[in-house]
Amino acid sequence: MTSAAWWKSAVVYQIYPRSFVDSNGDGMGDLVGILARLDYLRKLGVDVIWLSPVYRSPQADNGYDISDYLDIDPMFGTLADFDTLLAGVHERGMKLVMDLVVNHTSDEHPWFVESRSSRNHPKRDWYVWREPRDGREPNNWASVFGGSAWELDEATGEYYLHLFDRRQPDLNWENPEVRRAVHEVMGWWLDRGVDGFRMDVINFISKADGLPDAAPQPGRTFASAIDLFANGPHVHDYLAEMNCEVFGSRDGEFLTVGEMPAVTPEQARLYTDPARGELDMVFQFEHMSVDQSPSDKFDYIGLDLVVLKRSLHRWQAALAETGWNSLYWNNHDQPRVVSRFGDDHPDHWAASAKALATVLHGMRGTPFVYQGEELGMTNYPFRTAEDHKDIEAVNYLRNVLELGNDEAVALAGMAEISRDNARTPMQWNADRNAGFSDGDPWLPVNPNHVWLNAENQVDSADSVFAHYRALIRLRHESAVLVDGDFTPLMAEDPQIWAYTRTTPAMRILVIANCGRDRRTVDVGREWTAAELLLGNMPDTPVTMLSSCLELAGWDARIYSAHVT
Ligand code: TEU
Repeated sequence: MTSAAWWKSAVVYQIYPRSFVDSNGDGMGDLVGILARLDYLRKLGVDVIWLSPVYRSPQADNGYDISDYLDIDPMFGTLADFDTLLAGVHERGMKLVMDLVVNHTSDEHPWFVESRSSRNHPKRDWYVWREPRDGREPNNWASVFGGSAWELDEATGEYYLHLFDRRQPDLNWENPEVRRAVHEVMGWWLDRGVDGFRMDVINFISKADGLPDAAPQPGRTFASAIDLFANGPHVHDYLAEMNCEVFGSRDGEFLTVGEMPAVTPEQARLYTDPARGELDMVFQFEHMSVDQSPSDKFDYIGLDLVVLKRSLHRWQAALAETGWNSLYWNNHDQPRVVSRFGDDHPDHWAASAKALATVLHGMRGTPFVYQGEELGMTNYPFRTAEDHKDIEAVNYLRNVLELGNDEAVALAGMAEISRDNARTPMQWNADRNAGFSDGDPWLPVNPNHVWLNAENQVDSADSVFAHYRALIRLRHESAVLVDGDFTPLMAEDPQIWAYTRTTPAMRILVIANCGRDRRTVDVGREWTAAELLLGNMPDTPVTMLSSCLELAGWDARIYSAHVT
């Protein structure tokens, strides 16, 4: 059985291995590289490391296309390297969570190779095969990465479903053998000593019965079908079964987090209700879409802070009584938050990175930090089509050109939103390649590494790194940050982000000015004499002298007071 909710006071750090540290000069990060930097993570103070996929993979989608779940890809190292890394993580009192990508496999996974070999193969039904309809695709579903979600297998005359790239065929979770095989994979890694799983698009594993057409979209051959494959009819059963089969007879402190595009707060409450025994927490996406047009994620529409606040506050309220939130600004699929919701002009970059960290880490939930976020790493200055390596961006641009749409507009949106913004190499120092690699990095290093790097920050008391470290320490030390009720303040203010956290004994005020202009704010007399727990400006008095606060641009503060 998974034990009490230890992860409520934990902070998780995500490593994208190919971009973290390269120990052998091939331009790709690897496991030996990660091992060499574990003390950096211990200094930051995180409790758990989540590793993006390191399994054997043809790397069509940077490892989210797995061809062997029980081995390490040679580009990252060996199973022996993995064991050494895991031991190093445990020795330092941290835990390690694997990325579990089981909505789909690679088309080179032996399961799929067998499945496609003939219509009668016993593994045919491990994937989603359908006859052509009127000589075409079985339905009108669009792939998340553009184009049809179906690929014709010429040899057997049927189509297979791929919600992502054609090299990522979807497993058929309706087949109990598939579910058992996944449980075995999980057990194999848990036996090896890992501490849990981040589960890739795990709310996509149950598709609507009969795979009906999606509502047609004007001007498009294939339509978004997310309502027909997200949160499908059997997903809760499959997750409860997985939890029971995999964790039911194991003792230990595990973490499970399900990545769930298009999950609603109401569904998330079901997924994370401890009484239902499914998942500990989910990654929701609502706050990641506020600056994108609903029909085209690369159509960047800018940020309205009120909309962003409203979204995250809604999730705080929805999971207040039952369930648990994850908290994140960044991961390997998102642009850098300081460029996206902050201000990456050199005069405001550090303060805005700290302010955004403050408002996120003050909330109720488990915070996730993505590599480089703790340094305030920024978006990359992408310009040309050739700058983009990510399969999603490459496919998107191809579709734009096929439709005869404007390339310059597409490139501008891609620069803002592209997943490669998150994937440029970790900036360790000011050297060539930022200390990431002695070879040619697989993706270019951001030129700002000459001043924005770990070496400049780890021992500096007022760095972005130091601020993240302080927030992580607060999460460990402050019961009210973990358990306190959440109440928004000034919800309609377009520039101030403020809320309180309260328990019967203590109360906390989190307030941030999310803009360059100074603001004066009256927070109410009940806060005078409150103590400053953490701020991001040099001269903020440690005791609140007046409830009328003068906030500089990107000024962020956390105050605490006893409940009287
Ligand atoms: O992502 C799921 C997903 O739907 C999006 O977040 C995706 O990144 C894309 O931007 C949608 O526009 C997960 C992984 O995190 C991602 O890296 C993989 O590419 C994807 O699943 C397929 O495994």
